[in-house]
Amino acid sequence: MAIPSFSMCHKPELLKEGKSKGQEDEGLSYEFQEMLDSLPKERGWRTRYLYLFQGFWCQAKEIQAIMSFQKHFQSLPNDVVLATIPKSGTTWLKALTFTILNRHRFDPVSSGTNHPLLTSNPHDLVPFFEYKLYANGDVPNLSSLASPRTFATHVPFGSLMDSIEKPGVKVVYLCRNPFDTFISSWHYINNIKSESVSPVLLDEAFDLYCRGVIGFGPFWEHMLGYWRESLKRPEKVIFLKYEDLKEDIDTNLKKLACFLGLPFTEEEERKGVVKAIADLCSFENLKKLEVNKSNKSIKNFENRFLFRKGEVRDWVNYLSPSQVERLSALVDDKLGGSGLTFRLS
Ligand code: PAP
Repeated sequence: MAIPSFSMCHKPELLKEGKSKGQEDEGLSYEFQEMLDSLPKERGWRTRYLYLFQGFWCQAKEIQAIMSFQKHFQSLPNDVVLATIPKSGTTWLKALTFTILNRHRFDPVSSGTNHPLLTSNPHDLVPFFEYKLYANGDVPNLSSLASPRTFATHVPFGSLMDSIEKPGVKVVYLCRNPFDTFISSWHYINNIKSESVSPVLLDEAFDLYCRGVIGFGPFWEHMLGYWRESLKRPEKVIFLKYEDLKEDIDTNLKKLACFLGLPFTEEEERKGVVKAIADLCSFENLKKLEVNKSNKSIKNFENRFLFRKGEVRDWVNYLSPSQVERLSALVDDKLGGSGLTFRLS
């Protein structure tokens, strides 16, 4: 069975469903709502509000799930956690990591039409803590998952670290330049929003983004949290960049496989395993699959919106010179001196 399956144990009292105050708050208890009301809030991109929780911005339902995750998740020594801020290439990273880790069960060279990626969206193969496993405050039973268990999250490092401290747990962080991440987020939000919600205008979204108000943002803090940890403990956290993967997927696949403790053998390289993984997980291949054209996965949103252009520098088609200037200055200010840089031309 390729798709990870798990059962639900129970739902803690504070996170139990109660009568809701509105659509966004559906399924939230009064106690939880009271806690939410004590948090700073800003206008949300897709929901009415984003709340400042543990130093980052997120939606009510995400907070509910993160609290359940932080309280109940027990890591195991071989666990792998894929971390990203939304729209940095999460879907791609899930596909690549799943295929690397499971290549002896599902040979990317010879499994033909049987490879799970051909019939399942990557989000169904590597579940998110906050959108799937602990969504709605649930507590899943993860004991039946095959090792190495592979999970994903958008939670910043500071809110994840206590849960993954066990030796042997590895974190893969994928970062994308903030310009493309912003444009990708803006498109996605407007594609998945319900018809009753008015579209978020680009200028308005851009201003929120530059003020740090985006799901799991500020983006610079998200990136820096994982960046610093990857410098401090490179055996625990690997820091990858979307643009590097686009430029040289083979080298990055080998780097990722080594980090995961499953380097490609010479024979595998000779057989073309690295290339087969790159091709199987490529944007062009995934986008054209029926499962990614017509099905739904994360939070019941349509998979097709996860595959838009998959390009570097699409932002040049959207941002005005003054917006480029503002975001460039912000990136210099926030990331300057950290060693984390992006090539923008
Ligand atoms: P998520 O955070 O909601 O999971 P995520 O997968 O991180 O989304 O981001 C989607 C972006 O990755 C899209 O970028 P775009 O809007 O600039 O086009 C999407 O096209 C891109 N993407 C998805 N799959 C791949 C892939 N296999 N290779 C390269 N880029 C991809």
